[in-house]
Amino acid sequence: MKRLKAEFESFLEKNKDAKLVITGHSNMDLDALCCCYAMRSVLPNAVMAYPDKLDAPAKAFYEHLGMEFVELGKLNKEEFDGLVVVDCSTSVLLEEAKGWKIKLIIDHHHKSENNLPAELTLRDKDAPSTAEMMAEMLPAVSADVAFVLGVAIVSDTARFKSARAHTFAMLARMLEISGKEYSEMLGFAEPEVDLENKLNVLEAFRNMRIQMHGGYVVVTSVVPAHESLVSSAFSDLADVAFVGKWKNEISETRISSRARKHVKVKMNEVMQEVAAELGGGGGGHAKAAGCSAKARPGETLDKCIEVLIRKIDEVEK
Ligand SMILES: [Mn+2]
Repeated sequence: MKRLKAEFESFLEKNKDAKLVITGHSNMDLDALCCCYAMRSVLPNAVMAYPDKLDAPAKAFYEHLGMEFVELGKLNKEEFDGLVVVDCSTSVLLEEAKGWKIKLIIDHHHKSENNLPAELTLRDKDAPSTAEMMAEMLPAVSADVAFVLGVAIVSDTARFKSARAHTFAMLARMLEISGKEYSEMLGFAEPEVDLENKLNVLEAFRNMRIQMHGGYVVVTSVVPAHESLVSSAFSDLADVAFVGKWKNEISETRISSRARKHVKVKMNEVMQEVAAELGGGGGGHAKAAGCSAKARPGETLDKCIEVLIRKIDEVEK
C-alpha cells in the first residue's frame, strides 16, 4: 500500500493540472461513482464521465449530491490528455475506453485476460473496495469526499461482508472527517429498492430453478433486467446463484453470480471459464462475479452449472 500511495502521489504531482477524464465501469455502482468524485478532488481540471448508466443506488446518491457527470462517448478524445479509470480494469466493462489513452487505473479487481492497458495501474486485489484504496491513498480528504468514500465502503463490502481490519479503520476515519453518522452513510449505501424493482426480484424468485450440487443449494433464473440485484437477493439464502439476462442489441447473455461466504469455489473463476467456453469476458470477485457469453441464457446457465460442478470436484480433491 505504501508503494501504491507513493506512486499515486507522484502521478498527482505530474498530472495535477492535466485535462483528464475520470470514469468507472459500465452500469456504475457506488464504488465507481464515489471514487470518480474523490479522484476529481485532486484533479481539479478533470471532467467526470459515466460510460453508459448508473445502477439504482448510485443514481439516487448522484442526484442527492447534484454531481455533474457527462457521457464518456460524447467527449472528444482530442480535447483531453487522457483517461483515469477507477474500480475497473477490464475492457469487458468499459468498451467505451477504446481509443483513449489511459493514464491511470485504480482498481481492486483481479487482473483479467481483457486487462485494459494503462500507463500506471494501481491494483490491490485484497482491498474490498476501490474506495478503501482511495481513502488511504489520497493526500488529503475533505469532509464531502470522506462522506462519499464512507458510503462506497459500506456499499461495496455489502455492509462489511468482505471487510478486513483496515476497512473499519478507513471507515472510522471517513466518519470522523465527514462529521456524519454511520446511519446516514448506510441509508445511501443501501437505499430502499423501488416498487418496480421489488416486483422484478420477486418475479425472478417465482421463475427460479433450485438444484443441489456438492452439498450446496444452487439456484438459477433468467430475468429481463436487474440481474445483479436478483442474484444478491437469491444469495441471502441460496449458496450459489446464477442469474442471466439476454441482451438483444448485442446478442449475448450477461450473467451475475453470487456465492455465500462458506462456498469454496471462486465465482470469478467460474465466470472466466464460462466466458472462455462460450465466447465472452468474465471476472469479478470470489463471492460476486459476472460474465458475458455469446449464447442464449438457458445454455449459458447450463454451462455455469457444468463449470461449477467441475470446480466443486476440483476443490473436493
Ligand atoms: Mn468496487
